[in-house]
Amino acid sequence: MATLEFNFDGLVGPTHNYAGLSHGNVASKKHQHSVSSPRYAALQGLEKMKFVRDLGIEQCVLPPLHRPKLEFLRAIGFSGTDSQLIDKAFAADPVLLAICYSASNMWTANAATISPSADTADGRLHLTPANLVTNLHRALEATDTTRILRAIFADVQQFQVHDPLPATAAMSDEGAANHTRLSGDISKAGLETLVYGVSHLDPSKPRPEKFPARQTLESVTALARRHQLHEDQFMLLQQNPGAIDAGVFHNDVISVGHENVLLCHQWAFANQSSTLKQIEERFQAICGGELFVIEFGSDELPIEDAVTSYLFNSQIVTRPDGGMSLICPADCEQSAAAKACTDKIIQSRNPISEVHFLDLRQSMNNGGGPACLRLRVQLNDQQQSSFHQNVRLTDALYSQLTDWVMKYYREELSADDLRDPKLITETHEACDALNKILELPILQSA
Ligand code: SUG
Repeated sequence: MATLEFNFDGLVGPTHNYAGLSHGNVASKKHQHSVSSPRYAALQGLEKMKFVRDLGIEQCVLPPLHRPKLEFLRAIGFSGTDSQLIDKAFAADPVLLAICYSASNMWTANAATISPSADTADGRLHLTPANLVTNLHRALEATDTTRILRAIFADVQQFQVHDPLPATAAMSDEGAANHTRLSGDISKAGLETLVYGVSHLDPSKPRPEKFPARQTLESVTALARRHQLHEDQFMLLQQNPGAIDAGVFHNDVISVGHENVLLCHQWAFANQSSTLKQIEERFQAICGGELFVIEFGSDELPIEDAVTSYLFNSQIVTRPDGGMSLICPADCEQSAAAKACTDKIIQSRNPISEVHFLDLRQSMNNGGGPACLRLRVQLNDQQQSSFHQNVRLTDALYSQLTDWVMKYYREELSADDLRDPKLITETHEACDALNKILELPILQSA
């Protein structure tokens, strides 16, 4: 059996809501206080997983985290029963309540950075859960995500799940959303690009002015070091600071790479033309063969349209027949400019031979497209059977999870509904039922 790419998608949690928590994420701010539908969000996510699996690609699920995170409210000085905590937090600041209810771990591209065995000096697959320190609601994910990844990738002969980087601004890390692995044969050494927005320790370097850079040069340097990457086989690249100020809060909103294909907007990287040249040269030296780079200019796709259509947050997957499929958000079909770009991708010389448009409206309203919802894990033949197998999406698991969503998820959730103490019990019950399905005991609510 060859090395295969497994997509681990986040199962949208029962408290999915629109709280406008992410500064610099245009969609999150725009939909603040809209009424969400946790049920449709979870069903749309499951449909995408099934779609990918039906293309013949390995698909797994990562569970939602236990919410509300009442430990957080206790840690910042609130006390009392669960329902008193909720009342007190809301009275102090409704944003605090929204933070402890956030279902943001659904975007598993931010769960961790992963280097597969073929790239690491000790031959193990290295995972570093992201500390997500830039946003409070996201920073609350890191400890629990680490526990879940350790439970799933428990075989220490095969996997090393590191601690997240120190939770401090200098080490700000957003995971695979800023990491791309390019390769020829995926079982052989590849080229890993790690993208940062700012240097914390060197204030003289260019930086965004309006919105925060969520990943630092210091964090990507640390990731490459702890994953034991060979110095020729990774590149640290700066994201164009102007793009961050235009709402590109992660690099996967402006570029996407997969094996020997790289799609990007002209604003993706600082010093773009020399950067692309270096990537191509490095790829040639490590992987051999041609890297298919398709760059889109602002005249083809204005940066604002890149942000609203999320073209670069599409997933590229390799089908068992060796061809590639591009999975775009439905928004790309509705934007004339983005649709023209997908036509160009199909017509240009590269391995992508088909495009699919999927409705992910519920997640998109919070700034999460197809690629945000998945974490790519490339596993060799031994590793494919040595992780927790119950998270693999089979037809049976798909239908169990669909029934579970229909039973436990509300059709609608508003900001005010977060004050309803019944929501605590409902989410705990959902969590316990999911634990029985996935047999991951760490999910228990008690
Ligand atoms: O971190 N949105 C997420 C979206 C993450 C998208 N991920 C990738 N690009 N890989 C974020 O900004 C919004 C939550 C709210 O507003 O309620 C939010 O967290």
